[in-house]
Amino acid sequence: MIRTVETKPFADQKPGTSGLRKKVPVFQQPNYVENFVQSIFDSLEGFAGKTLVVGGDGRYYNREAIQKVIKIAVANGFGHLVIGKGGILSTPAVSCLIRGRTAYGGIILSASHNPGGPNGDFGIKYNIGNGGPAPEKITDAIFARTTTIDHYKIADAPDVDLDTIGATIVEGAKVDIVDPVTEYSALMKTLFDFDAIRALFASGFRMRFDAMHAVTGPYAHAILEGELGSGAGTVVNGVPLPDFGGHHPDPNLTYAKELYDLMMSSEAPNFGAASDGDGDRNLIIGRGIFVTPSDSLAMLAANARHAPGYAKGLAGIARSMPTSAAADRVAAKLGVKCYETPTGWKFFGNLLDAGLATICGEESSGTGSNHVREKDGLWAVLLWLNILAKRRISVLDLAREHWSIYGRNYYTRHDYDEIDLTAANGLMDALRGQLASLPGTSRGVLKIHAADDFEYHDPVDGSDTKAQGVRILFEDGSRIVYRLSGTGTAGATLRVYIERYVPEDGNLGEETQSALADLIALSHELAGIEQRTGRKAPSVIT
Ligand code: G16
Repeated sequence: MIRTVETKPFADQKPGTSGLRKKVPVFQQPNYVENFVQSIFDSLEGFAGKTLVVGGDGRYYNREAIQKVIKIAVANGFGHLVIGKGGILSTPAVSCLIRGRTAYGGIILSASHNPGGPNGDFGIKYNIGNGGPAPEKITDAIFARTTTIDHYKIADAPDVDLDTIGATIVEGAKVDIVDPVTEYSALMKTLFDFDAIRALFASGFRMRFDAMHAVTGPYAHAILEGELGSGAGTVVNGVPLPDFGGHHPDPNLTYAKELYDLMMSSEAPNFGAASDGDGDRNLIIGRGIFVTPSDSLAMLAANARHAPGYAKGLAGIARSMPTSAAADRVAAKLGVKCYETPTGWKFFGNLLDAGLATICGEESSGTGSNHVREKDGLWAVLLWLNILAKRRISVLDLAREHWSIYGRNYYTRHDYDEIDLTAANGLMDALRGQLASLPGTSRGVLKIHAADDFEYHDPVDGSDTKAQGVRILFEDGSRIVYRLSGTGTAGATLRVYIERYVPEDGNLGEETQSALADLIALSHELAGIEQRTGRKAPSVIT
């Protein structure tokens, strides 16, 4: 039986950079999930009888939310639901299933790299038929609907058994519980030379993959240890847990410190990698070298031809604005265009659909390609392995070789987490107020040649997106970028991105924070970070 339930709007259901993210107790309020999911469906049309893919990263409240999504989707007329066993699907696997099964769309239950557990974070994101995050036109419509919603439809049906693979019928709709890994793994086999990677491992190459007790555990066990013979024990923290074992499932140098320390030690295997809560981010560390996400994008793009899926070359490269310009230099050498988009994977969707870009990446540990419409943590790991397998070179040597060809973009991001929202907005407003007067001025030897608030004109759909981050651009190509995160759930997070380009004949072997020390000091001064936020130092440096 389908019930129509009266409800009242919540004022705080505006999706951020990547869907709606809030603390678990917020989502646990009566009707909170129901309102948002109904608002998604109210913003879409033509889905009667069609397929919806649903899955999450296994975090606390995943199972409860999935049961609600199933009942509301069925009540609204979807004819077929595809759900990962145990409610588990990585974000790239959802994208893969949507595309592979020509589904109408998908719902991802995740707060990505944010912590989980009863007082942690939860999130809901809608993906469209191309497998990618809904564009702003749709998320704006969803938000508008959440402000007026007065009822939702829900099936009065028993909970679906999420742990048994197979199909059941709920109110006339087919609900398929599928293995979360099978179709994703099959897609990876079409892109990479699994035989070459197997041969690499057979030759004694050793690897550690930290799944951070998040969603990639089952994928990494099956693909790395199972298919590729990386050896038992390659994957650590491989069991997805509702609270990620009490850790922060963000694969960066702060939260994956154990892996980093191992990779810098004499015990280091040849290759270290990690992925985040929902499996779309990646961390790449070679023996004795951390590869920044911006460099990883550039190095992967420069060497992608070694993987069968990219042997024909790249149509173009895309990066988010705060990501370093290392990839631009590779694009120039390859003779293809490099697109600069606002932060948010959703901005790559049009470029990929139009065939303008093949590989995309972001400084926030995301890399991916046109194989799906999400960034993809394991994909990045497999492309690295494929390249290392074909070239038989260490990560450190590959990086040194890259810098000797292209020069090096020294790069760091300083995050100031959970600062006061009003102070954060005040800081950004004050920076915007300086934009007109900064160009032409000097700070020590650093000359500011331009300053703006980044705007993007989408070359495919013609849409314009404004106010995407304050950029201070220096004459020598260095940059300081300031923006507020759109994924936090408490207060505001100020992100400061700092970059300096050193040409191929310059000093390429410096420690990053020292190489950027003067720009870092200037980033404090220009924005008055300490005066405005009370913070002397960042909470996280990546
Ligand atoms: C999301 C988006 C990314 C973005 C990142 C950080 O990633 O998909 O495109 O770069 O957030 O965004 P912000 O700087 O606004 O916090 P994820 O992995 O959280 O889904």
